[in-house]
Amino acid sequence: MISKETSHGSSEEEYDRRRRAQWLAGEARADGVARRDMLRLLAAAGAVTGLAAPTATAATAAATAAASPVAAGGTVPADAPKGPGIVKPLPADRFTIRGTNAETKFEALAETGFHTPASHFFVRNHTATPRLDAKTWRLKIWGDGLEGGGAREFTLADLKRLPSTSRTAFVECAGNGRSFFTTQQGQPASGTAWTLGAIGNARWRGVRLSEVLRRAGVSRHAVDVMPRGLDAEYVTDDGTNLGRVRRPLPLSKALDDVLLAYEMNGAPLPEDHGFPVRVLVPAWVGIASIKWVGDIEVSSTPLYSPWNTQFYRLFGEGHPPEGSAPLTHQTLKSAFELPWNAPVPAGRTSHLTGRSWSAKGAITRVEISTDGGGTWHKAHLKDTPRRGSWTRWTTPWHPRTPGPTTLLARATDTTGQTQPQTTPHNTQGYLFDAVVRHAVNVV
Ligand SMILES: Nc1nc2c(c(=O)[nH]1)N[C@H]1C(S)=C(S)[C@@H](COP(=O)(O)O)O[C@H]1N2
Ligand SMILES: [Mo]
Repeated sequence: MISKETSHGSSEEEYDRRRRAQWLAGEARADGVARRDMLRLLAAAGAVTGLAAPTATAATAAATAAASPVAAGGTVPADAPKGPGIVKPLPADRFTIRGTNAETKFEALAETGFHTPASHFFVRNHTATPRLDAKTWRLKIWGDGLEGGGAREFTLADLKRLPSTSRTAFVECAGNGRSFFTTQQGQPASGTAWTLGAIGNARWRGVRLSEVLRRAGVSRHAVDVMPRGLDAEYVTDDGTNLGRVRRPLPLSKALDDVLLAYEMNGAPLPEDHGFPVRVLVPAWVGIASIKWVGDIEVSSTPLYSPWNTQFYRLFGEGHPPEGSAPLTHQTLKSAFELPWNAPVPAGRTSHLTGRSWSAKGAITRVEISTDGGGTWHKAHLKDTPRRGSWTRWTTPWHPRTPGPTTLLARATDTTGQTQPQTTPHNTQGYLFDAVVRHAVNVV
């Protein structure tokens, strides 16, 4: 393997070259927004905000909180285990602790609704949740992509005075499902061995990043923005200090649908999920949604960090040596709300439940197989499918013969994509989207 320095340096140059070429060709795109449209968006950022979804008032936020099952967190034993560096309790029936992270047990989502309460929402921390004071917290916007080059600071109160927008979106780790590269395909991948629980779907409220950038005086020369977290610097296992967690976003995406979120499910952002303010980049890899954001660089040249050069690209056979382009969208997945090897009674009808989600389109169909993939039938969808969110589903099952068997769920979305049988391997195990074979035990 080539050394980190070399791979990092050459991949940056390659990325830079490609971005410039795209840029000059007017082709730089993110989420389908071309540069000329981006400039139009930039000019109209104010108008865009004016057209935003109705501003959530304190009253509607409270009503949302009361009407949704997000408050149904249940009680947590005082001695519930805590993850290293995670503030909230992590009871063993809801979470699997993986290093500094906590994966949601999919079966525990059965007791939650469409929105994932903080009590059940997975946590992905590179280091530890920082304890920040909302009163002294500031967001600094700086860089040579601002008019006049001057930095601007915003307090939390400043952000809350701006028009607010609410939206439902999942946050999902790019490595969600990674362990199935090993267990289903015999192709190990580096990184946290998530099953399917590195996802949560919440109602986020905040101010559009476009609104804040416009007020900070973003110039027409800006191309990338890079939010950075206030958590500790990240030191890799081999002792390399990569600095604070940060990842560039193309300005076109930043001006499109990105929020600076200060509420989750109608309550202030919980500490583990980015209090007081996190970036929320709908449908993109979780790493884009920087928690505990402290500053955002606005740049007139493409920006780099280890999180868009050495991580969050596809490496390995079939990919360029410098990796694929930096990852953007999440993918298409399905999961049963059942533990692994769950006992299911024979000779009785059980109602199997689960969820499917897609970043690029709305779910159109979920098919279930209870015979290891021999035959398939459609599940009943319980939610109106939307891109970047999940759809709950249910299907009756009447197993007759006791013994181990395999359940499969396979989703299709409006882009016409269906979950495949296998996912092409990449060394860091990102974007697993194949049908997962869920072992159960008929008893
Ligand atoms: N500052 C900061 N932001 C971060 C991270 C982090 O460690 N530090 N982890 C990222 C990753 S990899 C993911 S998947 C999501 C997880 O969000 P959650 O912990 O709220 O579920 O946050 C992202 N934002
Ligand atoms: Mo992640």
